[in-house]
Amino acid sequence: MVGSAGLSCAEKRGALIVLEGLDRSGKSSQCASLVSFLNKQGISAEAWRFPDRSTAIGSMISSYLSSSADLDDCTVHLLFSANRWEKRSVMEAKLKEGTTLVVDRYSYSGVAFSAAKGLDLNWCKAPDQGLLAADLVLYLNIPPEVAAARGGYGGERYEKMDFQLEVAKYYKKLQDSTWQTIDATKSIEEVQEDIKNASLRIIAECSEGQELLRLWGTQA
Ligand code: Z5A
Ligand code: MG
Repeated sequence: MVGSAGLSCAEKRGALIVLEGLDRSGKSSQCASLVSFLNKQGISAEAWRFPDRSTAIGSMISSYLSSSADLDDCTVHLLFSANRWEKRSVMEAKLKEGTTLVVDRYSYSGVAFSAAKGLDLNWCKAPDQGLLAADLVLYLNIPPEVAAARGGYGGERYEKMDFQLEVAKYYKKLQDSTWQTIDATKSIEEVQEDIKNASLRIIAECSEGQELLRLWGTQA
């Protein structure tokens, strides 16, 4: 199952596009408009998000984030990872049938947020090894104070300036050739334009047979 370097795919596979960034950087708005744009172009695309709060594991995560439940840092990290593993096979099937997935947060959030709490970076990466790797990570880059001014942070656990700065440091450590940094301080329309262009490029590459790979650049 996860024992080979790449995956043999149907010819026109979809792309796995992940939007990452600090709180209020615009991920959810941009995911929705990208999917709507792609669908209007006749490209099969779906919006996904992590955590997926609709599952039993997701509901435990949701209680933790809203601080109605307390969990040990390692335990919650593993729950976030399990929440991605429980969706892995459906994601793979959709990509292989030609649907592009536009995902609001993924493993990169998982590692950056837990490492920012002080957990070891490699320990944080380990449980996600073997999950599908994103073809393109769009990092919505924004200073936390600019993001906070967008209506301010809400009541969830991580919505604090100092912590967000620490998360940004770990995001930087995860960047590789699949990442593209988007200036998220620009207007919604300008950001949309940058995201559309990058997405159309990777969708074309994936439909031409670019191999589907696994995290973390390993040939697990
Ligand atoms: N987490 C984790 O620890 N481990 C994991 O494995 C995963 C996640 C997957 C989930 O939060 C929390 O879980 C998250 C990481 C952690 N904690 N934090 N922080 P979430 O994903 O449910 O929530 P969020 O994404 O962090 O926050 P958000 O409020 O949903 O932010 P957003 O999606 O990036 O932004 P938005 O909703 O699209 O936009 C926010 C506002 O800004 C809104 O009013 C927009 O109209 C406005 N906006 C957007 N773009 C612009 C521009 N360009 N200009 C001006 N205004 C704008
Ligand atoms: Mg959001």
